[in-house]
Amino acid sequence: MTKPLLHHNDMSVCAAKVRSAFAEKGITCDHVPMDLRAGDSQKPEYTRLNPNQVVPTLVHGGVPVIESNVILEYIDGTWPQRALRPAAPADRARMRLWNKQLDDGLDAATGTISVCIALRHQHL
Ligand SMILES: N[C@@H](CCC(=O)N[C@@H](CS)C(=O)NCC(=O)O)C(=O)O
Repeated sequence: MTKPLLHHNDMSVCAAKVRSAFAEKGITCDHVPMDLRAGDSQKPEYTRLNPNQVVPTLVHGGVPVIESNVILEYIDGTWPQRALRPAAPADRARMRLWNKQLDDGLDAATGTISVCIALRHQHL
C-alpha cells in the first residue's frame, strides 16, 4: 500500500489527532511540516489540496483527504488494525456526535482564542 503523506504543523491540535491515530495503528507516514505563519497553507499548490487552507491534509494514493475527523475515519477504514471507532452502531453514533460538536463550532471558537492569544506574537 502507498505510504501516506501528511501535511501538518506541530502546534495544530487537528493535526495532532491525525498523528495520534497513525501512532495508535503503528503506521508511519511521510511528513510535510507547514509553516503557517509564513503562509505555507495559502500557497496555490496547497490550496489545490485543501481549499480551506488549513492543516491537516492527508494525501494517500494521490488522493487528498481533508478535515481531521474525516481523515480519522479514512485512516480507520484504510488500516483496520487496532480499530479507533467503536463497533456497535449506537456507540459509533455517540462518537460521531462528539466529533460533530468539534466541527460545528468548538474548533472555530478555540481557533479564535489561539490566534488572538497563543499566536498573537507571531501575527504581530
Ligand atoms: N475543521 C478543520 C480545522 C483545521 C484548522 O483550523 N487548522 C488550523 C490549525 S489547528 C489551521 O490550519 N489554521 C491556519 C492558520 O493558523 O493559519 C479540521 O478539523 O481539519
